[in-house]
Amino acid sequence: MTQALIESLTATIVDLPTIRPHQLAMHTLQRQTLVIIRLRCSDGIEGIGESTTIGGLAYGNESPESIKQNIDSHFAPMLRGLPASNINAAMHKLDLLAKGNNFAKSGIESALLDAQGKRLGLPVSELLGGRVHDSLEVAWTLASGNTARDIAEAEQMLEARRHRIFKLKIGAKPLAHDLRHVLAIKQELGDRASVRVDVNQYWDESQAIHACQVLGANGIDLIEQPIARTNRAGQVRLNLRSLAPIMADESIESVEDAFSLAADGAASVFALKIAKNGGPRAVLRTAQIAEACGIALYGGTMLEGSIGTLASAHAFITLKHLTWGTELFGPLLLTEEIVTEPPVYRDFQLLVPNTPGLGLSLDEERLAHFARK
Ligand code: MUC
Ligand code: MG
Repeated sequence: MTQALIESLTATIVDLPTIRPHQLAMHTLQRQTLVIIRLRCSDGIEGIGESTTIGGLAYGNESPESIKQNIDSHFAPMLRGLPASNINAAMHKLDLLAKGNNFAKSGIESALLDAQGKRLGLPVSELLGGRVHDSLEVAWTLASGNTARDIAEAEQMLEARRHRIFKLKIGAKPLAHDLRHVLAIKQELGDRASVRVDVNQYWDESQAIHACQVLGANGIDLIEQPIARTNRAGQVRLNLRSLAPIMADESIESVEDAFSLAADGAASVFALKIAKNGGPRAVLRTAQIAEACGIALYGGTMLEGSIGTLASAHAFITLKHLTWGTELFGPLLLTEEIVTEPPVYRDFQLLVPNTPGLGLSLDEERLAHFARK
């Protein structure tokens, strides 16, 4: 059998509207921008992947435009002609020739896995060693910017049995306002839901010391990235003092970051994101570091569409313990789809397809319609 070679790699920027404005501390999304990766191979198989971030350059150090440019100018020529089935060799080459760029690498690694799964007739989760669950619990983010609206949204989600874990985005408003907002929601939902917060690095340590006590004492289950990723000593102190567990999100921009956070004792939970680690295989290396150190796991999102969401899900479903569940709700935040059969959510869970590859096909017409011209 002749071995399949990589023929081309392309990136398409797609802008999709959101169901409502989604307010994070650093950016309000009115639409989400996905970068769709297509990897074509000489055996006729195409792998698809996604490299998506939040708010242009507001969240990380790659933007949709820089991801596309770097794929077109650098990553595509590096990969052309390589054996499509050797994912180790392809990713080692990219790591050797390109520093950082984990968002771009994540979409590429996802596309390589999708292609290989289609080639072998196996779901990506099986290529990653095999799934140990069939579905994943999925949290929802309440981020309308209004307390009453957030409560109404949470009630709808509980009623529809879609989500029973809620993450509140805070940090940009005055601290007292944010604490009132969170406690009002927790009081309303009580034990019917797990309520968590994500501060996206917006507090300083002095604010965080107080806020983490108040939140922990009032039933908030988890506090995500309260202070800047650069204040490592502060994160260690906070991890010791907070009444609720601290989760690292922005602090992890690579597998190496995960190792040094674990070594310093800077968080008791890690948010796993394929985009920030460099792909579904790379994120499992971070998970293994956490597991070895007794750090709990959470399946995070960069608000990807269906492709990035399932690429994440195929990795997360191979993990024995996801103590804090996942937040793989990205497709549900969008009003439009670019795949033929979107992921299925039922009974608070995302069902992970058992079909070859990621289990998705592009809807060419819709992709062309929403692709940035
Ligand atoms: C983040 O910081 O975790 C995840 C859910 C959400 O609403 O925003 C993202 C980013
Ligand atoms: Mg976060």
